[in-house]
Amino acid sequence: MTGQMDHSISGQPEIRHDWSSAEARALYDLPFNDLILKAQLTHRAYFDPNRIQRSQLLSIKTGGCAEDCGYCSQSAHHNTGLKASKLIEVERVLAEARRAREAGSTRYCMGAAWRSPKERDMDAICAMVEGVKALGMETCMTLGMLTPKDTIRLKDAGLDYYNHNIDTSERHYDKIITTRTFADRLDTLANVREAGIKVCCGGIVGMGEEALDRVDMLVTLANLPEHPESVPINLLIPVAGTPLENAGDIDPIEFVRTIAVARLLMPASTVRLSAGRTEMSAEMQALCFFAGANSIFAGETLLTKDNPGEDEDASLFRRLGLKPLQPGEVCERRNAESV
Ligand code: SAM
Ligand code: DTB
Ligand code: SF4
Repeated sequence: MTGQMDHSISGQPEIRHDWSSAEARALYDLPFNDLILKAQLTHRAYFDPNRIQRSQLLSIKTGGCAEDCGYCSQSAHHNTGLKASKLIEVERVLAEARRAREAGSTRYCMGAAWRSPKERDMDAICAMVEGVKALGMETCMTLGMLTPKDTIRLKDAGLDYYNHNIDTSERHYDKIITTRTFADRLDTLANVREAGIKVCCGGIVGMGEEALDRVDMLVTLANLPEHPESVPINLLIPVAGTPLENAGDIDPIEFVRTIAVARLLMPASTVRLSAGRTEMSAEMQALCFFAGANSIFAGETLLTKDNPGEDEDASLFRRLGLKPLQPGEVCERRNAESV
């Protein structure tokens, strides 16, 4: 097999923050069998290969967003026919979170279609975090850009994770979003880290980017001072009325390669097979798990779009002999040092 693995003293592949684009591209371009075997061996050095963590999403404020993200059903810049709504009641969020916990999700992820949260919304947001936390679930929010003051309030309320994606490479970024920069995104991630909240950060595959854009997006994440604990890899869900509605299909093998490289560059991070699973065959999802994905979004809806749902996922897990992580269990990182 080409490309030696660098092992730390513990026998685990090293956690590195100095990946070059060329090095990561060489991994991406390996013969497919070599790449996914290498990714699977790395995966096994850090995780139980047959356990999958499940997160459930809820849109707590839908549509009418000021940002112009070219993929998004919720941007006010596009005519997608989505009805905008206000921030929902705390009690409704908690009722939905309880249902998600009963269905087996260990983390509850609340998303708002905002450029950034307003001061007047922070009390309700913090009450949601406190309430979900009290149910014994991990909490995650995605609310757009955050200031250091926002992150401290969220941390004090008990927020475990913050999701804020870089979405694509720095080079491809302004073809997708013009209302905020790649650097803005990195600033928010730094604020989240500084407050001691875990980082959930990934991107989207299938937005007309080159293979090198997928690789460089992952290199940016892997070369952050600490790896994001959670790395969502989304397959673009084409939304009618958005600039990317006809972005074209991506070869599923390229998607699996992206998952494998995410696993190799960030060996101790949870890699989430995220949006787009309704369009993936069981075989493609199985390859993604073999390539190192160890988390999914559960439930019938993501934020505004469809997801496979409980029964279909239960059947997939049964067929593959995968065991979901139970509420209360954490996604173990075997002997992981600081990442
Ligand atoms: N407004 C917040 C923000 O953008 O930071 C949070 C919500 S936003 C919908 C969260 C992420 O979902 C985006 O960064 C993007 O990666 C992903 N996403 C949104 N629409 C998508 C689509 N149509 N297909 C795939 N992924 C999508
Ligand atoms: C992420 O990377 N994917 C999730 C979550 N983080 C917030 C969102 C996917 C959204 C898919 C399109 C929709 O449902 O509107
Ligand atoms: Fe707004 Fe987030 Fe959608 Fe961008 S991805 S338009 S910030 S909701």
